[in-house]
This record gives sequence, structure tokens and C-alpha cells, in this order.
Amino acid sequence: LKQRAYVIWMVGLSGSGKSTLARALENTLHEQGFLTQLLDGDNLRVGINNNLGFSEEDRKENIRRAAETAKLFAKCGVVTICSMISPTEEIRCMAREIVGDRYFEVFVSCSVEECERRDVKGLYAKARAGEIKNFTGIDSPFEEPQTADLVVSTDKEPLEESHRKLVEAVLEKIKY
Ligand code: GGZ
Repeated sequence: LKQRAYVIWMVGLSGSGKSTLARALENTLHEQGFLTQLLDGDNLRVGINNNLGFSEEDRKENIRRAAETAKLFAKCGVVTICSMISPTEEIRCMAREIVGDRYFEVFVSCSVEECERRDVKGLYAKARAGEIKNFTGIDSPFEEPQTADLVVSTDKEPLEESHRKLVEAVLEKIKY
């Protein structure tokens, strides 16, 4: 297999564009013949993480399982893309420790205001109305990553530009 099995850990608010970028990254890597696996918080919460909510403890357990799963995929040579809010430094530190030296963190930066303006799924409106509690960026903390390996700003540049930067940085890591 001509690839280094990195774990690409995408961090960002709901609506920041991380899942969109993760899917686009996976498509581009596929086109170039790389073997990939996408782990998305939203999807994992339907399956292996279906007993978890959004308390601090549950988010931690959510990330722990995602990181352990990513580690297994990476062990068999698969480039693994994880798209999880991963809201705190503590949580990201844990992910980094579990995955090890092939952890590559991408901060998908976008202001809460812009995410709320987009409100693709109507979740911010529900959070404002108090229908969803502990919503990240509204009444649950989001600590911006200070040590990400790459930052892309979806509220300052077109998505194609973020995608281009992401692909470039990832290819540099995974290509032999
Ligand atoms: C944050 C929530 C919440 C709360 C439901 N807080 O944009 P989405 O809708 O499709 O994806 C978000 C997803 C976040 O799950 P993660 O596993 O990535 O979160 S974490 O890393 O913090 O464990 C969002 C939806 O779940 N969602 N309720 N209260 N996001």
C-alpha cells in the first residue's frame, strides 16, 4: 500500500463545514487511489455511540471511542478522516494520545455567528429556543484549537479554497 495511514482529525462547530470538507477530502483521495475511512460524529452517534448524549462525560466517551476506532483503521493502513466537534483541549489531547504520532489535526474555523446564520439543520434556532440543551457554541463551550496542524477558515474563504489547502496538506503527509 503506497500510503501513510494518518488519522485526519477535523475539529469545528456544528455547521462549520467540517463534514462537507471531510467528504470532499475523502472523494479526492479516492480519485487518487488512496484507501480511506470516514468517521463522522453525527453517524457514529447512530451506531457505536448511540448510548451517548452531549454532556461533557458523554462527549469524552464519544471521542475516545472514535479515536480508538480510527486507530484500528490506521493500523491496517487506511487513511482515516474523523469529523467530530471535539470541543475542548482536554478531549483533543486524549484523541491525540490514543492515535499517536500519525494524528493530524485540522481546525475548521468558522464563527458561531456564521454557523448560526447558516443553520443548515435548524439546530441553532432550537438551541436558542431552549429546545436543545448543551449545544456547542451556545450553552456548551467550544475552545478554539491552539495547536492544530492546519487551520482552514470557511467564513473567510470559499469552500474550494479550504478544500484545496486541506488536500495539499494531507497529501504531503500520506504520500510516499
Ligand atoms: C452539539 C449537537 C448537539 C449538541 C445534536 N451540541 O452539525 P450536526 O448536528 O449534524 O453534527 C453535530 C453533532 C455533533 O456530534 P459530535 O459527535 O461531533 O460532537 S462532540 O465531538 O462534541 O462529541 C450536531 C448534532 O450532533 N448535535 N445535539 N447539544 N452538537
